[in-house]
Amino acid sequence: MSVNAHHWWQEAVIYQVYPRSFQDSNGDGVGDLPGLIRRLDYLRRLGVDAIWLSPVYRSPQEDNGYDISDYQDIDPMFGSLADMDRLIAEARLRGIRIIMDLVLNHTSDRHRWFQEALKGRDNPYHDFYIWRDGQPGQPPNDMRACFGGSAWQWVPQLQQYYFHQFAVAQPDLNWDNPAVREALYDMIRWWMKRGVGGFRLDVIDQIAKDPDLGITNNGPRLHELIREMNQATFGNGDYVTVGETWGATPQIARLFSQPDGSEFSMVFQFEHIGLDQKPGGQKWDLAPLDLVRLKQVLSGWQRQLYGCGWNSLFWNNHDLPRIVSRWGSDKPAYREVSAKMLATLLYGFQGTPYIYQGEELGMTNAYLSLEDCRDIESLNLYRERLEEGYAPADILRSIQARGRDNARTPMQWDDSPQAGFSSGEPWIKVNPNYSYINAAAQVDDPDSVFCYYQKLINLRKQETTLIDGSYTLLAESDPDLFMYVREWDSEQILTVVNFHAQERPQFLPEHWKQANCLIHNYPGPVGETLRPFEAFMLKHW
Ligand code: TEU
Repeated sequence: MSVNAHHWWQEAVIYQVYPRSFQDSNGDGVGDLPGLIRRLDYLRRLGVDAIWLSPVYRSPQEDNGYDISDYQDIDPMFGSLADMDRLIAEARLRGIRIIMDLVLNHTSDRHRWFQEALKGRDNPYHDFYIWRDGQPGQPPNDMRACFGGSAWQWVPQLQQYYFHQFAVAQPDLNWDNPAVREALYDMIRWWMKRGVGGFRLDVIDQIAKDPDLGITNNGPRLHELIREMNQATFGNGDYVTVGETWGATPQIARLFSQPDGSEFSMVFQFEHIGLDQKPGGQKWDLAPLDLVRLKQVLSGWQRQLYGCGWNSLFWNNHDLPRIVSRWGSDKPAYREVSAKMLATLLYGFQGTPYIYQGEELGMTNAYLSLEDCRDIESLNLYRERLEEGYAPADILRSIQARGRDNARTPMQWDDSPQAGFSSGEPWIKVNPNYSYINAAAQVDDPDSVFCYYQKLINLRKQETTLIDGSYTLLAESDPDLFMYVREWDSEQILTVVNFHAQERPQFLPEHWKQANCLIHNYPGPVGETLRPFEAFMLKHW
């Protein structure tokens, strides 16, 4: 079989750690770097190749660290730069790279640059941000911030507004200013010298915005700026880079992830994530998922990047509800088998799979009360929709289904108090189902979700066809089955999943009936009918 030359990240599986909820080492109820270091052997046992670390930089924590006040220091709640260096070294000893989360679209309003900018229009840092003259109560336009309210914040002492795409405390940086870009590139090179293996770039398709025209992502200079950053920093070395690009289409993603390495390794695209919300609505406006539409979208990404780009493969992250509650079943009868089904579906595709902490255990949404919610996005939404006349119960239902806190409840390590996450009071409530959904109960159970993820990760190391193979969707209009073939040289791998809970007569082409089963989420052989959420991969030569 011919073998393509690959970048390491094309054969890798990457694990996202949300540090404040991963492992607390000092009993303050917040996860930290020493705690993560203690869990590196668990991640090595799972078989991951890199860790994407959500921000641990100095931050006032208005947006849980995505509001950075010093890019080159570690917030004391997470530890120190010495802890960071130890994490990089200890991870490297286990063959794991550390990927830093770069938030380059905005800073905290407590960042030195913004504090200087506030001192006056002639301050050298004033133009690091986006200002418009105006009158109080008359913002430059009606652009809205992602976390509610106007995207323009009035500063009386300057008689100006500044632009913020997210929270008021997250002023957007002015990427038209070469001094901003040079300062950021210096910082990136500083982290490269510290030995990190790559970067995740937060809302990076928003850096070329034109707020006067209402343009936020995919602005006219976007790819020019990304190429400049690439050449000045991570383009010099075998770093993995993944851009968070909510506005990406497959055509745009071909530019972001083109094989010449001039931009990023890949991007997080979200077209599939938006399929279960009302058309024209927000993520809070719930709608059922149409599997045929999901097949069209995911197949489109597979086909349109094949040979000219690279996909990321994910269901979860720190901003998304947990997939087993969202598109599987989090009831005891089918939680494990549906978690395995969703993983099987994802790991048969071409691209780099990402595991969000706890996904490998089949962790579920937490259905928090409003009092237990911590996320600025959910709390602002509740207040805003209450003022707009929504019923409190309807708003809470949306938050419990789609709120980001669902992904941010503490990692469930064992059935001891606080799930082994902390000896103190956690910053957010532990999901009560930790008593039976936890790592200790799974790592030695060959039938567990954890061990199923281990098998899938091993499969991707063994099966070149999963890395390089072409993609063909079967049964395109079937409302329950998602079936596709990957082909490379003389080898074919068929992935079959029953995406729903009811039994299905099986649609298996005759020549697949003698094939070798690579993985199966039910015990015993593949039968004539598909059981609820049944999933498997077959291979033949
Ligand atoms: O998220 C970008 C973003 O748009 C999401 O917040 C999205 O609006 C929403 O959460 C969908 O559920 C990135 C980070 O991942 C997020 O945690 C930050 O809050 C945000 O940028 C600002 O830095």
